[in-house]
Amino acid sequence: MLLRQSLQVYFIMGSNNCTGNPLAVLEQALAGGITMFQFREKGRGAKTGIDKQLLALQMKELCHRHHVPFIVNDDVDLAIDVGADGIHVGQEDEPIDSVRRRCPGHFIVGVSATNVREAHEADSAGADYIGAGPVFATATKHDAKAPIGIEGLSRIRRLIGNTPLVAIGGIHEKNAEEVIMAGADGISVISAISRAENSLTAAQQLKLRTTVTE
Ligand code: 3NM
Repeated sequence: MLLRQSLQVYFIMGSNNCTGNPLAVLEQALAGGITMFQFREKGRGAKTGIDKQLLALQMKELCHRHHVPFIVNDDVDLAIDVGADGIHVGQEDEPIDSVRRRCPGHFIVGVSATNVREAHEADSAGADYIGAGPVFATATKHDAKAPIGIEGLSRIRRLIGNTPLVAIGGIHEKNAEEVIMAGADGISVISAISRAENSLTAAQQLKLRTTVTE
């Protein structure tokens, strides 16, 4: 599958983003049709060391059983150690050229951008995809910047041309469609799936809302 297509429903989760067993939530999300997954083990109560590594390995296996790329947030060493498919870095994380030097050639490298300047820099530096946001207000990331809105998202799309683009921040079933209309190839969500009563049907609904019919 092309990377652009893999971005359609990009689920992100760490163990503190759900109340139940994260592996069970991931399994439901995969059954519901998510197209990419990012392990983002951060913040209060986050696992570290061997526990983090074990969870990453289990999640990678689940993803691979469903032929879904497994991406690690920020932690380049972990991504390499567990044989992930890629790495996602934020503006404050390791710079992209250093990440590229350390990672296997096939690695997908994604970069977060919150404005056109950051998006342009990430694009020029050779990011495989750009994660733009927050598009809407989010309660999930406490240090998130001010929302860029649909307008900010379409401005980034115009600037980066054809580079794969995924939108993040406050996206759910009801606003997913306008995000795609604004030029994103897909949506990244945490709570819309991890905190849903039924993560399987939540993923299915997001897939439906982001499927473009010509
Ligand atoms: N990054 P939810 S917003 C992890 O703007 C993350 O870069 C953001 O969670 C950014 O789907 C965000 O629950 C949280 O709003 C997204």
